[in-house]
Amino acid sequence: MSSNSPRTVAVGDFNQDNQADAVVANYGDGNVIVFFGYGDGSFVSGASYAAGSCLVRVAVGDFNEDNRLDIVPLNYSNGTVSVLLGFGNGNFSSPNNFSVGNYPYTVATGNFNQDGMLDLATANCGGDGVSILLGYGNDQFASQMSITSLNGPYSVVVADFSRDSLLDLVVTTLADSSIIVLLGQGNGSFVKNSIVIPHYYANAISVLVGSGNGTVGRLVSLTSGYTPTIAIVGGVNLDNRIDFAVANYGSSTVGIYLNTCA
Ligand SMILES: [Ca+2]
Ligand SMILES: [Ca+2]
Ligand SMILES: [Ca+2]
Ligand SMILES: [Ca+2]
Repeated sequence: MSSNSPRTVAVGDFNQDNQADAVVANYGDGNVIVFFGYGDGSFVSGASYAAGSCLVRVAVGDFNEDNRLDIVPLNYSNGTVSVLLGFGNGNFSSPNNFSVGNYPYTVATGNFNQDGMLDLATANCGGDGVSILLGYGNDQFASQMSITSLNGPYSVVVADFSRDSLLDLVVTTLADSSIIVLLGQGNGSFVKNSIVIPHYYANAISVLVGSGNGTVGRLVSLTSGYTPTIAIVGGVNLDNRIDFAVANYGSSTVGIYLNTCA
């Protein structure tokens, strides 16, 4: 697959043939290109869609509840997310843009206010905030709500880390290289729970065991890494609790965070 300055890729079945497809966001061209999968590992390029400028991430979800996947590229330079509605045949609508904070670098999806409709969260590394856009279940979102006093948030991931059935966020920051848990309140708001662990200039692997309720975890084997950038959520140790891993851009390491919530 070829495209110009691709920054990110997301997958989904965009033409509803039960084969996984890919969408690539191109930083240089400010467009997204869909590649249709044959199911054997090969892809054919579909149409490209102009979606803004300096696209750094793209999210996938069904935002207008028509059972067709939509795509949401993130425009780094002009501080917006673009929503392109999928038609279910591999084609997409022209973009609808919604403002978020300055220099958004990561976008994640989830239903944060328990209304059954998909919402968006962006980490805005040019400022101090995470933007929450609550979806209306069509192609529209409410104006952004900001979670502030985060020092250059760079990446955000969504999962229920505190096991209360309410989605939480984990944010990594660029300016002070820390990892912050934001506990979801179930109404679209979040409470800044704790700075889990600051990462400074070191070169090792981090392992942190959660304390049991989404608060500060117990550190069992430190280390740290410099500039944690992307958090990956998953059950690393197979105990049905959500752990997360962080790739430390500056030190080329990966941190694994184990959740021991009861
Ligand atoms: Ca497909
Ligand atoms: Ca849709
Ligand atoms: Ca929602
Ligand atoms: Ca939770």
